[in-house]
Amino acid sequence: MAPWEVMMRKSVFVLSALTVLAATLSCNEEEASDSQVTTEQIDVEQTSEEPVNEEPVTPEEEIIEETTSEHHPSANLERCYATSINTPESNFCPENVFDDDPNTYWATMPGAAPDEGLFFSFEKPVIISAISIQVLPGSGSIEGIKYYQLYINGLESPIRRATDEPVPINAWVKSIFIRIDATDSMESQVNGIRYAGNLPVGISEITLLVMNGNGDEVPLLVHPIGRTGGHVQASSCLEPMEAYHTDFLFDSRSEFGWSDGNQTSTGDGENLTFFFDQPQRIEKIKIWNGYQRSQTHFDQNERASVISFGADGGNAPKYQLSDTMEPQVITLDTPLEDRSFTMNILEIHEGATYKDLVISELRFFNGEEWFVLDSGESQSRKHDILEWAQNTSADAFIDKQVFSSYYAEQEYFTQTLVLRSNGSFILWKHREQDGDTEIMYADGNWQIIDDNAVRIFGRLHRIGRYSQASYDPYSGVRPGQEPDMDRITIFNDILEFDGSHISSDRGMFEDFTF
Ligand SMILES: [Ca+2]
Ligand SMILES: [Ca+2]
Repeated sequence: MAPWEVMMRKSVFVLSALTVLAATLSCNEEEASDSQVTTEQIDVEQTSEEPVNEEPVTPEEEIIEETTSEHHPSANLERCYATSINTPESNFCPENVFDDDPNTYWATMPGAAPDEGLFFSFEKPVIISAISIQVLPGSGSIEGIKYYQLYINGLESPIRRATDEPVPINAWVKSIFIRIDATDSMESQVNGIRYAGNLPVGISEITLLVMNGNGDEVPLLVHPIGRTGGHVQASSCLEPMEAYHTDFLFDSRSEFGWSDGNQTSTGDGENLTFFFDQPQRIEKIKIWNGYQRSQTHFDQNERASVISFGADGGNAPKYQLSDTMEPQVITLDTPLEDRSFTMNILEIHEGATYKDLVISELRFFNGEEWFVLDSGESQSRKHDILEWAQNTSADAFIDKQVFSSYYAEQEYFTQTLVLRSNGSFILWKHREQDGDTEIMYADGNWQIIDDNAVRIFGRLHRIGRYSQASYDPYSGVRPGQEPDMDRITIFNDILEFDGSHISSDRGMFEDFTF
């Protein structure tokens, strides 16, 4: 293994853990430290004493769970997304990995592989003994996955070769992220685009092994989130619309949400109307209030405080919302059955900086399952971006990971960037110098400025560990061993590019060449 590779593997953990930590709900941060599932513990037999953040179980629920879980334990997904999905998205969606059908699979956009991944979380934590991941083998139409990395409850485990072998977990699990690290034909030491091919990668099945009531190890039945066709009409939407669209209410990513578009007035008086293709029954709604991209985003923007929810046109009852990043369940005064429903924002919690009301995620409960509204519009926005890219030099790198690194006596530096056709991006920067480690991680949205420039904006996370502080890069993030520097800020930057370079206006990263 080349020295840079060793260094990269031993020290990538903070960054990677943070990627997912940040990508999961704020409550997962708490779970991550509470559950103390660390890199080492995932490999050894270990069961934490307490479930993390488990919601109180009512006696009624307990009985139901016991009867259904005796021989076939099951769990409901709360959030499930992939950072890149091939089109048509309904054919390659991440839910395909839980349908017990090896012929259906999640697949990335062509050429997208390193740094892409699949995330899922459960409504309630589950004790999982092992996970088995069936990756699609390389073929004429699929690039094989060579290495992947698991993040359990937001904390990373070692990079693994992709095999069918079950990976032991033996812990309470709230969330799992599978990050693709390398593919079969990837040139890991080349600066530029390391996976230069134009094929997707894919996973056909994920099997989670759990103990049933008889003490036998059996596959967990995973219930996906329901999905119903329709569209949403918002009273307004913040520009650029591709960053604050109502689709983000249902995309399972808490760091992307809908924002109202009246920047000079507060969000009370705004509303959302949900139109379904078929009549729906709604008994409860679940809301991730505010802009949950970071605590700063949450504080600076408005949150809903009182809403009404009812069939369109009717006299709708009012409901109070807490000012918290935890998901909140509202049980409706009476179950509703209709084709359209309106949520009115009646009162707000003030934002420290902006008068933009944001809601990050929404779910509806029909008495049997939680479901989302699927408008399909994200796909048409992706189509527009790809069409733009095909007519510019962005075509060379859209959806592909661009990489650069150098290795000197006392210094190692690496950075990667992926600008995705779904309007999101991820940037990683990592420097080791004289025993100090500095990591920068940024993600969020991007918008087209012209044929040679895009604007990126989102959250910027900087982490530093310095050699005067005792720090073992193999040891993982432990309670009481927080980094010497850990800051999340809101940022934006302009990227300028041509057919072989990408540069940052603000010098956020060194130029990429490819
Ligand atoms: Ca499948
Ligand atoms: Ca969202």
